[in-house]
Amino acid sequence: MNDGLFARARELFPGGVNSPVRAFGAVGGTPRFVTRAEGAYVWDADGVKRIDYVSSWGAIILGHAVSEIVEAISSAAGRGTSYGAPTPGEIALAERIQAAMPSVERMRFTCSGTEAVMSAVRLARAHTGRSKILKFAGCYHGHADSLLTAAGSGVATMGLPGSAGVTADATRDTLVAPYNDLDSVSELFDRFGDQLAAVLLEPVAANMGLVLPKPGFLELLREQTSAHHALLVFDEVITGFRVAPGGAQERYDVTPDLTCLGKVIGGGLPVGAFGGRADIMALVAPEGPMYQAGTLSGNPLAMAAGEATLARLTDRDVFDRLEEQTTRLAAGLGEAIDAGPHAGRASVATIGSLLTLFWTPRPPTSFAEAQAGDGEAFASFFHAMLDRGVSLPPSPYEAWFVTLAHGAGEVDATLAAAREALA
Ligand code: HOZ
Repeated sequence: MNDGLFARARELFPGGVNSPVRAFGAVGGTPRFVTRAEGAYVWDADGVKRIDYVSSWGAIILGHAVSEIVEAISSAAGRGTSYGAPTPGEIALAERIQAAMPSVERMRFTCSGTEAVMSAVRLARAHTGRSKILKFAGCYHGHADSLLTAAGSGVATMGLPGSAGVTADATRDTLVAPYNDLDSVSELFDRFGDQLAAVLLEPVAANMGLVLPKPGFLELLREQTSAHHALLVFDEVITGFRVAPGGAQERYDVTPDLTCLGKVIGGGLPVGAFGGRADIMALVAPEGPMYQAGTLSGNPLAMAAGEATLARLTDRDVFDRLEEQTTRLAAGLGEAIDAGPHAGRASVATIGSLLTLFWTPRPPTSFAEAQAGDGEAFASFFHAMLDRGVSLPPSPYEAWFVTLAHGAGEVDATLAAAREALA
C-alpha cells in the first residue's frame, strides 16, 4: 500500500512530497505515508504503528489528536472557516503569546514561519532604513529568497549551498557568519555595523540538528546590535514554547527587538507570527508604511487550535514534565551509545523538549561541525529505529520533538529500540 502511494505521489508531486524534508533523501527508502495519529503515535498506510518524534516538525506539543484541540477546531469550523475579518480568537491567542513572551508587545499573525520571518526582515529594513541582514550558517528561516543561503533543514539535508532561482541580488545584502563565532560577529560589525538592519538567528539552532548557543553568544549579539542601532531578531519558530514558556529569550534572558513564531502557536494548524517592540510594529500597514498581508492570516481554526494549545502550556509543571522525559531520553541515548560499538562516535544534544543524536564525537557548536557527522551511520540508525517502531526526522540536520504524550512507556520503548539499533 505504502509503496503504491509513493509511486502515485511521485507522479503528482516533485519527489513525491509537498515539502522536501519529508522525503527520505538523506536516508534512502520510501517515506511512510501517514493515515492517522494519536497521542505519541503515528500509523502508516500499511497499518504499522510507530512512536513519533517528527511531531509535525515541532508543531505538535500536546500530542496528536488531543481531544481539546480537536474540539476547539471542530467548534470553530462550525462557526465558519474563514471570514476575511478580525475575530475575537486572534485577540485570545495574541494575549496568551504576549503573557508568555513580554517582548512581543504587539504582533501580526501570518500563515507560516516563512512569512513571519520574511515580514520581520522587511520590517527591520523599514525601521532602520538599512539593507543588510546578518544570518548564521546552518540556521534555517524558511524559504524566502534572501535567507536561502547557507541554510539548514532541507537545504542542508540536500547538501545545497542555497537554492536555484535565487538571484545574486536577492542575497547581496545577506551576510553569513558561523554560528557561535564571537570573533566573526565582531569583525562583521566592525565592517558593516552601520549598514546592518538586523541580526537574525535561531537563538537555539534546531535546523542543523540541535546546536546550543555558547555562553556569551546571544549577549554579544544583543550588545552589538544595540550599539550599532540594528535590530536583534529571534526566530523562535521552533524554540517558542519548546525550550521555556517564553522561548529561548526567557531561558537565556536575552531580549530581542522582534520575534518570529510558528509551529506550537498554531496547535498543528498553519500559523506564524512576528512581533516585538510596539514602536517598531507601528510601522506595519495599515498603521505604517511597511506592507504585509494575507487572506488566511489569523484564520479562526488556527487561532482556536493555537489558543487551546497555549492554554495547556501556562503551567511551568508542564514544561518540567516535557523536559524531564526529554532529558531521560537524551541521557538514555547517551548511555546506549557509550555501551555499544559506536562509543565515541555519536553524541546527544538536548534542551527543553528538543534533542538530536549526532554522529559526531561531541555535540556540534557550528554548522561545519554538524556537517562533519557520519551521514551513513545516521541513515542506518534511522532505518533500524523505523524497523523497531520509532519514527525519527529523516535527516541528521533536524531535531526530535518530544510531546506531552510521550510518557515513560514511550521513552523506555524508544531506548530499547535504540539499544538494539546501536548494537
Ligand atoms: N523547520 C522545519 C524543518 N526543520 C520545516 C519543515 C519543512 O520544511 O517542511
